[in-house]
Order: sequence, then C-alpha cells, then structure tokens
Amino acid sequence: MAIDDVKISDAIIKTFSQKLHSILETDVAIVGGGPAGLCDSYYLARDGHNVVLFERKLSIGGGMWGGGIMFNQIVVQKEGKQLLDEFGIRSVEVDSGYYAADSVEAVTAIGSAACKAGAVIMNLFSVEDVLIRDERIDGLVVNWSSVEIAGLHVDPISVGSKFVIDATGHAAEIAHIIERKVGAKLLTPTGHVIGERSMWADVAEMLTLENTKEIFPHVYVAGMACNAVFGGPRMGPIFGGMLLSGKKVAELVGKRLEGLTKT
Ligand code: 48H
Repeated sequence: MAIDDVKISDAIIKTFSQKLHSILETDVAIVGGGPAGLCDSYYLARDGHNVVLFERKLSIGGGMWGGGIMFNQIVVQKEGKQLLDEFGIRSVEVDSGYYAADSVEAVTAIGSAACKAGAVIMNLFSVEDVLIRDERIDGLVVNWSSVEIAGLHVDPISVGSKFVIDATGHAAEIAHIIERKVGAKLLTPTGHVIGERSMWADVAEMLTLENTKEIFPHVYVAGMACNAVFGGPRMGPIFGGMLLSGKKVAELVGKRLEGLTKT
C-alpha cells in the first residue's frame, strides 16, 4: 500500500484535536512534568481521575534526566526505593540506605506508567496564568511554549479543572502567579512565597513531604516547588522526596475529589 502524505497529517490533526478537546475540563491539571508532576499524574490517573499535565519543554522528566552534574544516575533513600520498585525501576544499594538508579530508566518508566494509566501529557505547553472564580482557582491559561519563546503576540486559551498542582520545580511558577496577579495571600506562614534555602538533603527531603499541601484554595504544591514556597532547603540529586511528594499530593487531591463527588 502506498503511503499517502496527507492521510498522515489527517491522522495527527484528528487525534490531537480529540485529545485537546478532552482536556478542556478535567479533575486535575498538573503544571510541570518533572519527577513530582509525573508521579502525581500516574497515581491520580490510576485512581480513575481525569488528569492533564502541562510541560513547557519538548521532553518530560524535568531535572531528573541529568542525575547529579550530568552523571545520569539518581539516588533515593529507603522510602523512595519502594516507589522505584512500584514503577519497576532497577536500583542498586551502594551504601546502606542509598539506592542508585539510572535516571533515563526512571524518567521513561514513570512517564510510561502515567500515560498508560490515562494521564494526558501535553508537552510544549506553557501555563501562563490561572482562572480565579469565587476566590478559588478554577483552571489554567495555557499557550504554546513556542509562542512564549518567540515572544509572539498570540492569545492563550483556558482550561477548567477542579484542582491545580504546582509541580514547576525551583521556580514555583503557579504560586508566583497567584501572588502577583491575584494579589492573594498564600497558605504559608508569611502569606508569600518564602524562597528556597541552601542545600541540606536530610532536612530538605523531610520538609518536601511535610510541605506537600494546599497553598491556595484548590491549588496544591508538589516536589521542589514545596521548598521554594515554604522556605525549605534544596537537596541536590536525591530524588526520593520528589517521588514521595508526587504520591502524597495525589492522595490529598484524590480525597478532595472523592469529597466533591459525595456532596
Ligand atoms: C509548563 C512548566 C512551567 C509552566 C515549569 O524541575 P522539575 O524536575 O521539578 P520537580 O519538583 O519534579 O523535581 C525537582 C528536581 O528535578 C530538582 O530540580 C531537584 C531535586 N533539585 C535539587 C537541587 O538541589 O537543585 O520539573 C519541573 C518541570 C520542568 O520540566 C519545567 O519545564 C516545567 O516544570 N515547568 N511547564 N508551564 N509555567 N514551569
């Protein structure tokens, strides 16, 4: 059979349009496709929720591909190792309680699990604003990253979602947008984004998990963004906290969604 070039275009346009249409109203919109956002999209989709994840870059994986100083290995602690096992990611115990895994295997395994569970991943999309209704976030405003990068004057589109998760890493972009554009106080001790502190893996891993929570009505924070928002230290190339934070936020948001269904 001869291959028809136009039919290839037709297949892409038809299926992509369906996908785009399917994410106009979702249960959860996740911003950022690093380890925290990916993990979180997997657990929420697995539990039957409609999930979309927006990632600015061409590739998902955020800061995980590069391991530490571009040595493409990640380290996780005992608690994180359980998640590696859940995703079928192989690891070796290098020292007692220090497990190393291939970062490429980690990104691709979690990404694949998320897609197969039903999460819709929209790469090349940047979230540039939020929808606020009745003093809570009701969705996101998105545009092609290429528009953002080229500085083109092209208006974005809006998507509705019951909950939003800021998994944008060090930048904590959604928290900053809420502070700047909505002029609202965040649910932090100061009411503002406090800012990330210097490296201290032990404390950082604990605080990442502790600070995985709601920061504004219907907005949760996960992963590195927790440390930026609540003033926790950074932790370098240990990734257990990112994965565990992704799992925790999925549990918290999942419970809220169940609550909405009951009322
Ligand atoms: C769409 C966006 C937007 C936007 C950002 O940085 P990440 O990998 O974040 P985490 O929290 O999953 O993992 C953090 C980890 O990678 C890390 O940096 C660690 C452990 N550092 C320790 C240290 O000491 O430095 O991924 C965030 C993703 C990126 O891919 C961005 O492109 C994306 O979010 N993103 N996507 N719209 N507005 N902002």
